[in-house]
Amino acid sequence: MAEFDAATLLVDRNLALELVRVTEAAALAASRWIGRGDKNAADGAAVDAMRKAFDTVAISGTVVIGEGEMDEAPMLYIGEKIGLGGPEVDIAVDPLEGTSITAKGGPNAIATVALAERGGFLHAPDIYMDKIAVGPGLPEGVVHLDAKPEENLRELARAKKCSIGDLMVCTLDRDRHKDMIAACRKAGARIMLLGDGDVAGVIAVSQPDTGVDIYMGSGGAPEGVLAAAALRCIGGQMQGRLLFENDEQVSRAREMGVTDPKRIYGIYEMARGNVMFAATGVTGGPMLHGVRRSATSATTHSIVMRSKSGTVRYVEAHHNFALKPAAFVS
Ligand code: VTB
Ligand code: MG
Ligand code: MG
Repeated sequence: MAEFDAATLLVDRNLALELVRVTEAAALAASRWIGRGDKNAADGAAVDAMRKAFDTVAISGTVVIGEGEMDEAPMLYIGEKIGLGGPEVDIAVDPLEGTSITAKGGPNAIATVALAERGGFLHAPDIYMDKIAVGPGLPEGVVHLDAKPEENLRELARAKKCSIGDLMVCTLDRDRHKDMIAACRKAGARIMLLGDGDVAGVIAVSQPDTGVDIYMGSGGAPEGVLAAAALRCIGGQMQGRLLFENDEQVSRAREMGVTDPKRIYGIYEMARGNVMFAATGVTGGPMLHGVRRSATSATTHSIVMRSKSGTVRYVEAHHNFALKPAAFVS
């Protein structure tokens, strides 16, 4: 059992719920753009609303995973200081994870935020990361990024006391995963292919309802850190390795503190110490409902969790447009 410190507990608990307001604001703004074929407008609306929502949160936050560098992103750029003032924390954001799916009205787009104590997050550059993740309650090291897909599936099936045919692999539907997908199918596993949205894909391994047993494949490195923060709270194992396509990316990563470009990061190296994670569904998926709107109101569905307590909370919020600041509902 953890030590009881009422003051810290209160701050942490309140903060976790504040984070939901931030992802709700981003999701509500993005929901205006569902299916309208303009992913940049959807993304811009989410970023704008999330940035404004942070102004009301009692933290002294520094964005470490964000929308890019100061000169290329006007808001939520890496290094930006956000919040009203309060505990010193690092922030990772993806205001709209799944911009293309939102533009097409497809499933699984979320607005997401994670928070760590200062220095808690891997400073991941905006490149690809190779990822593997499984849910809680399995022997440590049951799967490994360097093992072949069929070996990982064999070990996972053994640990879960099932056959490979019972396992569901989740990955992004990309040409670069062709060989891995073929290997999984050859081994007899089933595969769920995602159009976008590997943060939700990784989190799915820790949620029995989704039917996903293992996530494999490459996606955004910032999304990898966000997913690691979520799994720190909800349980599960994850490994990630940055994938560099050229020397410029390597030197960029070095500037951000990455000393060994080949390193395999464990979940605690991507998200250390106390972390919190929140996400609100923009379009519906197996984990979260999407935003449902009427002329005068909207309903949002969010998940919020803290690594310290391990509590996972689902929050259904009913928003009355007449009583909300216009900035969050337009
Ligand atoms: C994934 C996915 C994101 O980027 O991280 C992906 O989760 C990786 O890049 O939603 P590619 O699309 O180039 O494969 C996104 O699609 C966009 O951030
Ligand atoms: Mg984004
Ligand atoms: Mg993204």
